[in-house]
Amino acid sequence: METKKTSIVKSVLAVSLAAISSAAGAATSFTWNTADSNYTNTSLGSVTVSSLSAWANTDGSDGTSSALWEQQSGYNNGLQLYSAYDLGVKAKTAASSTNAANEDYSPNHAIDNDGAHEFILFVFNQAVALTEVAIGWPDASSSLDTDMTVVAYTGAADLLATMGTLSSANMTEANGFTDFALSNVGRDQSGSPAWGTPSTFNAGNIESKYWLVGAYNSHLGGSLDSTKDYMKLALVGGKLLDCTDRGNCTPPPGVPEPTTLGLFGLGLVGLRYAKRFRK
Ligand SMILES: [Ca+2]
Ligand SMILES: [Ca+2]
Ligand SMILES: [Ca+2]
Repeated sequence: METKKTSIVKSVLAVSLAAISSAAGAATSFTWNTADSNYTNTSLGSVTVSSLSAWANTDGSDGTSSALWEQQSGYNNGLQLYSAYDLGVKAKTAASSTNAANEDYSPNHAIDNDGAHEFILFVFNQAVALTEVAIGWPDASSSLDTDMTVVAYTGAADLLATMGTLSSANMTEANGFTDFALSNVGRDQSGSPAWGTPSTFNAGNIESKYWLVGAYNSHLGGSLDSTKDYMKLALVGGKLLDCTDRGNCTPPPGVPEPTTLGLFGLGLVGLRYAKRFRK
């Protein structure tokens, strides 16, 4: 098992093409996409992507729950940016530093779960609640069903540094992992919603700096089928939460007026939030 901290695809990636200032008291929304060929979209708000890396379980037991995750990087494997500016992953073989032969060709050149499961790990500069993803490929004419898994990691470890010691079996709720199984991303077999409509998830507003976005992984949960899951990622979107979203604004309803000391404390809290949301 090797750990490759040196091959983070981009050390600093700016986030967001559009930030939407929502009504007072609600969260600030952002989207990040690959519309620029170098990923350096205009930064908006205070959210940035600290690193973006490609992962697959290629240790010889591809696709099993005990296969360790390994960062995919270097010549001709790892994160791929295709001409339509959407992200794919080419997984290497277990025994070689070069990509598996079928990963050079469609549809395995995309993010997929045919052989190794593949994920892209987003590390944000602060905790965000991801709430939507969209893909740029395949298009509406495809017979692929494009199921996806998105995972939030809320544990204490630096996931970028520890991911290579983990398997799918380790990524349990008890270990800080929450997974979302998304069916038919980008298109609905019935034609509704229209192709390209982002798929939404995380109504419970789970926040994390670490988000894995990739092909459906049945070992992490859900009951979708694990075939025909190939995709090029075009967009992730989410929210910077505030106390309204978290349900912990002070004072809560029914609590008596704060004392002078309490007011002082609230002032400090206000200053902290003001600082956090300053643009
Ligand atoms: Ca692939
Ligand atoms: Ca594959
Ligand atoms: Ca599927």
